[in-house]
Amino acid sequence: MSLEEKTTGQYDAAQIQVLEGLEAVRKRPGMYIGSTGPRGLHHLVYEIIDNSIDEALAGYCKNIKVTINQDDSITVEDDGRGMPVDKHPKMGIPAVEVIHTVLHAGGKFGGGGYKVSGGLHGVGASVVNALSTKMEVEIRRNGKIYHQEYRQGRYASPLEIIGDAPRKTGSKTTFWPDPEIFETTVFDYDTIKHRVREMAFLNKGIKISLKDERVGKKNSEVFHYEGGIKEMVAFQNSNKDPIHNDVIYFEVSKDTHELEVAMQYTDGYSELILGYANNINTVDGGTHLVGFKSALTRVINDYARRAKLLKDNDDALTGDDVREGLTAVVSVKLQEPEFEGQTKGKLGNPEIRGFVETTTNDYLMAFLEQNPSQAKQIIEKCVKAARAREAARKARNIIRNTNALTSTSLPGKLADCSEKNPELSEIFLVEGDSAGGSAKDGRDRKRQAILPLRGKILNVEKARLDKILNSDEIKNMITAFGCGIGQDFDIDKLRYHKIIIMTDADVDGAHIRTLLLTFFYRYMKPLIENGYVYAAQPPLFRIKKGKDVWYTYSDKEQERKLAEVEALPGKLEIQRYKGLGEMDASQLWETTMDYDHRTLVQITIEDSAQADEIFSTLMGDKVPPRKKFIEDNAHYATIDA
Ligand code: 28G
Repeated sequence: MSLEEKTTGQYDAAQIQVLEGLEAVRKRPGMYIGSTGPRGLHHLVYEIIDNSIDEALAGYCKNIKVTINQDDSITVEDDGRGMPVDKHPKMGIPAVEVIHTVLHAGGKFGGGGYKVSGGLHGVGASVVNALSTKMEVEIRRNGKIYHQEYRQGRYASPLEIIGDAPRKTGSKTTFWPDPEIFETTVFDYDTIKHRVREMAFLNKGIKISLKDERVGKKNSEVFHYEGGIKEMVAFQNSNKDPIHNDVIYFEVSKDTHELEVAMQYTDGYSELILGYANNINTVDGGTHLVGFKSALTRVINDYARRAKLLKDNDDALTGDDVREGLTAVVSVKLQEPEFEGQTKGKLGNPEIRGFVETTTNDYLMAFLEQNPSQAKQIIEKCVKAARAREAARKARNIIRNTNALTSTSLPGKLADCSEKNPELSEIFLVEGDSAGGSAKDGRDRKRQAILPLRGKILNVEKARLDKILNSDEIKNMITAFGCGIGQDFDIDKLRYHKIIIMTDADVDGAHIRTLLLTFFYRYMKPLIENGYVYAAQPPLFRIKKGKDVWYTYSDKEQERKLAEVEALPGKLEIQRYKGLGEMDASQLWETTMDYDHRTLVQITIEDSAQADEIFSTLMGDKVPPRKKFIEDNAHYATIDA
């Protein structure tokens, strides 16, 4: 039975606009979902889940089910009220059809089409629909089950009643991303899992289950946190050692603003403060974090003075001192968020700053006063951080002064390139003096600099800045790069726009690479954010048959190559490289350094929560989580090789 009437002129006019809108989405998908790569593809799933979350925040839905189906389509199902099916008064078509076929230009998508706010029902479904070969919705409402289908965002079948649904209500959507639009239409379980878990943390009480039905990948997990972001902080700290028992938590609503904060200090040295506005990770901070940080600095100083943990003639603790080792989540929900900046990752609403600052002041002070022994742990940690900061300042001055005073300030071990333009220059960080020697001989002297590193560099996850600045290998890197460290870091002074980590293709090599990445991530983050850091890919094998030579970079490639050359007459010699040191200068150049033949893997980091988790797991003190992480990710290691 069709519930539709398609005879009015009104409908035709509206429909023309609709088609133009959807054409725009298909023509410039990047404007709506960021990219047509894997990120954009996964964005489709988040858009649909967002609609279920909105129904949950409205108070009508408790359970959300996400399924990656065998054919890489996605099904999202919720137990909300079910999308409305009544006829839209102006367009004369069912509301659910409007939701899926009309581009909501004034809604979640602002002027440029970017998503600017969560919390608007159904918006985004039309974009996902436009970018899918097929979409199917099933609605339980009014005691009936309704069904409709679309193709590439267009109406394909009328809304029909296909059965009865006594008692139950809800919405279910399945979509098939269009391979004409996307570079790949294969979903990654872990990527979706990461976002789903984050959503479950940020919206306490909602149960989200995730299932992967694809052959060989079957997987199923449920995410449900009654404690919300309090549990998120505990989760982020599970590989670390907290210095006080409780995760400090408070939640306040005022007018249309909502604030939720969870925080706990660990004995580590890095800070992890995750900001969210309407469930969107504000990667560039904003007024909520400004308010939180200034309240934190103030409360800790006030309490420390009053408790005489900071003496009258001691300097005040700085923001960095009071954030050392802190893991915190600051989540705000507001009616009309303003997202600023190039990537819309910064919350702009000015009124939020004062709200967060006053609230944090009150609640944090109350916590410290009511929990004096935990307060003491926290303050003592901050005071220690202040002392270390002073020691680091002295060490940094020494490095800076030696640079300024001597013209030959570059490290003796560095074989610099003659090119002075950073955009054309690269530096290889090479494991070991012997490979370093070959690299120096084999390189392009004009554009390639070589800095050999002796053995394992210091694990910066376990040391404070003053100690880090005492390490020769690290001092050499700082002076060679030319852009300082930590707060002094200035990316404009960087002397090379490619920093290439060249380590052996074995476990030790991978360890050294991780140590270097940890150092860059914690103290020179813009290097990674700007895409200046790369890993070189040295070969694993050398095949010689008669006079011909081939290099292969993985076990799979080796197998393939061997089969390929089998028929050729001549003596077969196979060499397995145990390290870079076994290659002479010309081999190293040909296989790993030559611009035309090498493969470089660019190091990127998608989000700070995940990066922090990875680095604290790999570099922290706790062995069981590290072992589990390496086991869980062992398949990546083989893919990499
Ligand atoms: C299955 C995939 C993802 C959804 C709802 C429920 C309602 C709704 C969705 O309404 C239009 C605009 C404001 C009312 C709202 C149902 C009110 C009453 C809803 C979803 C109409 C959208 N009854 N559940 N949209 N509103 N789930 N899950 O998309 O005025 S979207």
